[in-house]
Amino acid sequence: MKMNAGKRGAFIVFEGCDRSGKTTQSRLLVDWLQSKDIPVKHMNFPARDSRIGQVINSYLTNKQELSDEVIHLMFSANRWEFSKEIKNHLLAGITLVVDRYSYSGVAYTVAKGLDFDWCYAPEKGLIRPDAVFYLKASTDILSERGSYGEERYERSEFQRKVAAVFNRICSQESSYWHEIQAGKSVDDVHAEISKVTGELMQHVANEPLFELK
Ligand code: Z5A
Ligand code: MG
Repeated sequence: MKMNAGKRGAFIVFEGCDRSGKTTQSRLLVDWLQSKDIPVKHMNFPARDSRIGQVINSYLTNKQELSDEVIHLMFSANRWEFSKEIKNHLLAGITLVVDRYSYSGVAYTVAKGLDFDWCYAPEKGLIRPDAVFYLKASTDILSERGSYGEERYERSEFQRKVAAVFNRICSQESSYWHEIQAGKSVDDVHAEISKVTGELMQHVANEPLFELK
């Protein structure tokens, strides 16, 4: 990874429901940034390899039961585990492209019926993304992308509730959230995202880092 002395990297996050294309699009964006010679690193949450990530993985794969509150705080703690690394990378001039972040944390637990403000509280103080690409498509379109898997949360009714929370956050955080119609082709979605990213890269390098408030 190259360094970009004196200029910070951009913090770009992908959010959206199951199968909305976050992993596909975040990897394409990393390739696109690399093709422009921009130092970049891909990350994803949950980061299942850390100690906390392993607990999250055993919960998601139905090997372990935890209360809604405990697993919520685990997801948040998993981001805090990497918060210093995120900050250091950005300050070293490395752009981060991150597959899911705090907003997934809020959306999935609020969809279970917990209070929005309670869910958001442990995210405060984490680095705020410069841009969030919200990949939005109807649950019907997304369920056509393959049958739901074995993990928790992969059911249409629950996904609709998750989408409602993402929609709410998208309208509240409209200054840096970009709603992308995820039902379009992979290439069309990528073209839209790379255009916005190109504009973002023009100005973000000299801006300070922001925190979630
Ligand atoms: N979770 C949480 O509760 N709290 C938290 O704080 C966090 C997460 C961070 C695991 O997440 C679970 O953790 C997740 C939320 C919860 N639970 N659920 N549901 P994950 O990130 O490990 O897993 P995933 O993201 O469930 O979803 P996914 O299946 O990986 O979806 P995706 O990354 O958005 O989609 P994709 O893999 O890029 O594409 C899915 C398929 O669609 C694939 O076959 C593609 O080839 C296809 N695809 C992609 N784009 C298109 C287009 N444009 N057209 C047609 N087909 C497409
Ligand atoms: Mg994924």
